[in-house]
Amino acid sequence: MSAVLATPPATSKSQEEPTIDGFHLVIDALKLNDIDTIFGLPGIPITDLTRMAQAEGIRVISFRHEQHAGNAAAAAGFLTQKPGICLTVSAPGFLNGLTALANATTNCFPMILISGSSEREIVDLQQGDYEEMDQLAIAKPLCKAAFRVLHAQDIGVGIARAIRSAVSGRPGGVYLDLPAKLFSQTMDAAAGRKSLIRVVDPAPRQIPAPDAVNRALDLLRGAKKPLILLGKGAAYAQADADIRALVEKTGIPYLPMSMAKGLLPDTHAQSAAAARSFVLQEADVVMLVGARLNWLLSHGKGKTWGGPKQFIQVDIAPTEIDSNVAIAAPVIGDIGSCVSALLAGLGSGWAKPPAEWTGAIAERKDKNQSKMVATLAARPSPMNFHSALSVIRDAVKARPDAIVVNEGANTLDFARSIVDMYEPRKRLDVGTWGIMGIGMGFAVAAAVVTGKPVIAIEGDSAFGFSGMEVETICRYNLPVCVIVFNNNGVYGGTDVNASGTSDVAPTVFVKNARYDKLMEAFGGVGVHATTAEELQAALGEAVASGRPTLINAVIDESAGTESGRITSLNPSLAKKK
Ligand code: FYN
Ligand code: ADP
Repeated sequence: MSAVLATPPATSKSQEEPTIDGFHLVIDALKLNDIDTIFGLPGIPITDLTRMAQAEGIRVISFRHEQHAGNAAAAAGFLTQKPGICLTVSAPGFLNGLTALANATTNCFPMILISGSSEREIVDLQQGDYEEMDQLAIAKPLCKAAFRVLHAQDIGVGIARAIRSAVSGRPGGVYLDLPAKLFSQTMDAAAGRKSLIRVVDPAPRQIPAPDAVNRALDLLRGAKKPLILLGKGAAYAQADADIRALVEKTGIPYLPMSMAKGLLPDTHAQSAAAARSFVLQEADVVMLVGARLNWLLSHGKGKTWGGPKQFIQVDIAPTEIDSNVAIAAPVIGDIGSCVSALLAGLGSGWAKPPAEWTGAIAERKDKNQSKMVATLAARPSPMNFHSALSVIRDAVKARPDAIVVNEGANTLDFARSIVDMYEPRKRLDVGTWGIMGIGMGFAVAAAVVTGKPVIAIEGDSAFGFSGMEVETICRYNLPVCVIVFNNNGVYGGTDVNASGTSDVAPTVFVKNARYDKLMEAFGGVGVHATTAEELQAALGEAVASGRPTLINAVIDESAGTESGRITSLNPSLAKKK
C-alpha cells in the first residue's frame, strides 16, 4: 500500500488517523490488479499522478504525443490480455488519445484511456474552464464502455469496471474520466484500502454449446475443400497449442490474416497464404476463427470468394454472426474453449481433406513461391521493396522472437507476404482500419512489454505520423530498429503537380531526406543504407546490440503502386480498371 499523503485537519476527531488521497487510490487500485505500466503524457491535472505512480513502482512511459501513448497501450493489451493503460490530460490530450481508443475498440484490443478532466459543475454549465470539455459524452460512442468517478470512495469500483469492460467478452477500449478534484480528495486510509477491488476472473471463459460445436464439425466433415481462416482474435486468445493441434489434426489448409501470421509458422506445409486468391475462391466450407468478414475479406462475397460456400464462425461476440453473409454454423465462446471443444469432437476417425484439394493448393503455392524466390534474389540499384524486404525476411528468420511492426501502403503489403513469421503475436500492424500512425507507439509497447528486439518496417509517409517518438525510444533505450522505406513520398515520389505552380504534388516529400539523422539527434544510431548489403549489416548490428537504431533505406521512388494492393478502394484508380 502506498504512502499516506495528507494529514487530517487539527479539528478532526481522528488526529492520528491516516488518510489517503485520490492519487494514491488510483495507483493502488491499478497495482492491486497487477497493472505495472502506464503509457502517457504528463500535464495538468495528471502530472503528479505520473510522478507518484513511478514512485510507487509502476513503470511510467512518457510519450511526445498522446496518440502514440494510446497506441502503445492498445498493443500492450493485445500482447498481454491485460488492459493497457493510457493516461492523458484533459480536452486536447484526451482527444489526441481518442483516436487510439477508437482504433483499439475497432481492433478488439483491451485498453483503458484515463484522462483528467475539468469539474462537472463548470463543464455542465459551460462556464469556460481550463481545457473544458464534456469528455465522457464524446468518448462514449467511440469505445466499449465509459465511466466517470466523482468520489474517492468510488475509485476502486471505477477501475474494476474499466478493467472488466476492457477484457471480458470481445475486448475493446474503455474510457475512464477522472476530474481534477478527485485526485486531491482524501478519505480514511483503511476505508480507502477496503474500497479497492481486485477483479476476480476478469475475462471469464465462455464455453460453446455442444450442439453448436457438433453442427460445425458436421459441416467440416462433409467439406470437400475446407479452409481455416485465422484472425487476430485467434492470436489474442493465446490458445496457440490447441489452434495448431486443430489445424494439424484436421489436416485442413489455413490462411492467416496479417496479425495471425506466426500462430503457426508461415513456413508450415498447411499454410495456404501463398495461394490466397485460389483458396478463397475455391473453398466450399470456411471456418473463421477470430476473424471478421469485413473489408479485409471482401465482406465474404463477390469475386474474391468465387463459388458458393458455407461458413463456420468461431467468435466470442454473438452479434458478429451474419454481419455480412449467412453463417451456417456459429460457434460462440472464447477461442480457447471453442477450439478445445472442436478438438475433443474430432474423435479418432477424422478423415483429412481430399488430396485433390491439398494438392491443387500446393501446386499454386509452389508457383507463387518460386516466383517470389526469383524476385527476392534480385539486387537492383536503388533498392526496391523486394530486395530490402528480403534482407528483413532473413533477419526475422534468424531471430523469430523479434517483433515486427509494420505500416505503410506498399511497405505494408509487400512485407506482409515477404516477411515470414514463426511465432504467435510477433506481428503488429495497421489492423482493421488500415490506420497509419501506429508505428512508434506499437514499437515502444512491444519492446517494453516483451523486452525482445523490435523491427519496425515503416513506409516514409507512415513513419511521419509518429516519428517524433524516436526520442521516446532513445530515452528509454529500447531495442527498436526502425527501417524507413524512403521512396520520397506517399506511395512513391514521382507524382507531378499538374497545375504548373511551384508546389510539389500532394504525395511528394522532400527528396533524399535523411530520416537517420532524426535518430542520431537523440543519441541513437542512424544509418543511411543505399544497398541491400548495407541494410543487412545495419539491421544485424541493431538486433545484436539492442541499441535504438533508424535505418534510412533508400528505395526506388518509382517502385510503389498507388494505394498498394487496395487500389479498388481508390475511386479514380477503380474507375481506370
Ligand atoms: C502471399 N503470397 C505469396 C506469399 N504470401 N506468394 C509467395 N510467397 C509467399 N510467402 C501471395 C498471395 O497468394 C497473393 O497472391 C499475394 O501474395 C498477396 O498476398 P496477401 O498480401 O496475403 O493478399 P492481399 O490480396 O494483398 O490481401 C488482402 C488483404 C490485404 C485485404 C487482407 O491487402 C490487407 O491486409 N490489406 C490491408 C491494407 C491496408 O490496410 N493498407 C493500409 C492503407 S495505406 P494471389 O493469391 O495470387 O492473390 C493507404 O494507402
Ligand atoms: P482480423 O482482422 O485478423 O480478421 P478481426 O479483428 O477482424 O481479425 O476479428 C477478430 C475477432 O476475434 C472479433 O470478431 C472478436 O470478437 C474475436 N475475438 C477476439 N478475442 C477473442 C477471444 N478471446 N475469443 C473469441 N473471439 C475473440
